[in-house]
Amino acid sequence: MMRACRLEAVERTPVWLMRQAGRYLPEYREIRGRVGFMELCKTPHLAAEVMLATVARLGVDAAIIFSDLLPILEPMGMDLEFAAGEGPVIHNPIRTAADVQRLRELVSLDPLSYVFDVVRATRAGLDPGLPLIGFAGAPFTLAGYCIEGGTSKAWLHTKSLMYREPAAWHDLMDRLARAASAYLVAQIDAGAQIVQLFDSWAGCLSPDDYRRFVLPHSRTAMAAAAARAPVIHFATGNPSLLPLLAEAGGTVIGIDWRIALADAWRMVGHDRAVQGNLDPALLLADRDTVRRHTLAVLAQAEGRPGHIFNLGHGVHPQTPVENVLELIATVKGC
Ligand code: 1CP
Repeated sequence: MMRACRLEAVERTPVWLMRQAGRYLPEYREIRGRVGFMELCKTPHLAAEVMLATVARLGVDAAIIFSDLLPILEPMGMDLEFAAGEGPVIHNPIRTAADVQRLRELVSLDPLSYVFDVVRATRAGLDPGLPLIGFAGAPFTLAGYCIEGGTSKAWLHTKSLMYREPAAWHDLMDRLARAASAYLVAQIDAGAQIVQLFDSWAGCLSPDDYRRFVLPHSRTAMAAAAARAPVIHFATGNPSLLPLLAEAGGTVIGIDWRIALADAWRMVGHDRAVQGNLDPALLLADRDTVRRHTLAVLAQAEGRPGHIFNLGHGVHPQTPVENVLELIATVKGC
């Protein structure tokens, strides 16, 4: 995995999956029956155990810490809750320029010390040969949750603030970018070998708006970490943003399934590693279909160094575990 990040030759393509530890796993659902999601994130030995058990069961080539994009917002003053069945809810969303002012600067990372304890506990239990991935939400995706108060399809409150109040928008994005930057560096300090910046919802933007309203802030979020460790820069939904994602930064660029991997890699440039890009919905098909499409993604990479196999987005909760195992066995068999 580390060599693939650096575009060096590898014996076989490394593989891990976004959301590899989650609701599709019966063991995870069993733990969640007893412990709330935030409580799990805040209990380092349990959070580490969830990921270590997953890595052992799947045989993947990397672990990602068990946490979420949104806990960073709590010490910044956002009233966050993971409501059962609803996903994240923020009870005091930011809607105006004045609201932006009440988002507190993340002056100290102490309130997030449980996350760094999760990094340490996971690293301590992980095979020394496997990298541990730390992560943060990208400024746009974090801003989207802060402004909408939860998930959204069209992100209209978010775009409305961006277009109507550009100065407040850039102020908000700058606060989030600096917080994400410090958070990623602290995860590296605690023992993460790689970090990933998730811009899960940036694909709702046009390239011009991405360049103007987002790119400089994503660059700020990644720059300090990139001096220390490989950074995976991931977004979904809009392949025409790929050259801009690469321009913003990232040792590795995450690719979703809406574009063929070969075309995406050409757009990003072959001097950059890529991660992706099987449609996670394919894991709802039969095993033979999973195998064929996994091989098709590998064929798109043409054996070039610098490909990390992953899904184009996270594993869906409805996914049969045996299909995940089939995918991993197929990549490892090549
Ligand atoms: O009910 C539950 O148990 C909670 C489900 C769950 C889980 C397992 C959430 C709520 N977060 C997570 C863990 C998580 N989230 C990880 C840990 C590693 C793993 O599962 O293997 C990671 C890396 C994330 C990152 C994350 N959280 C992203 C980026 C990846 C992506 O899918 O785009 C996003 C967008 C979130 C927000 C979030 N947290 C949880 C949910 C259901 C969501 C998505 C809400 C939405 O659709 O906007």
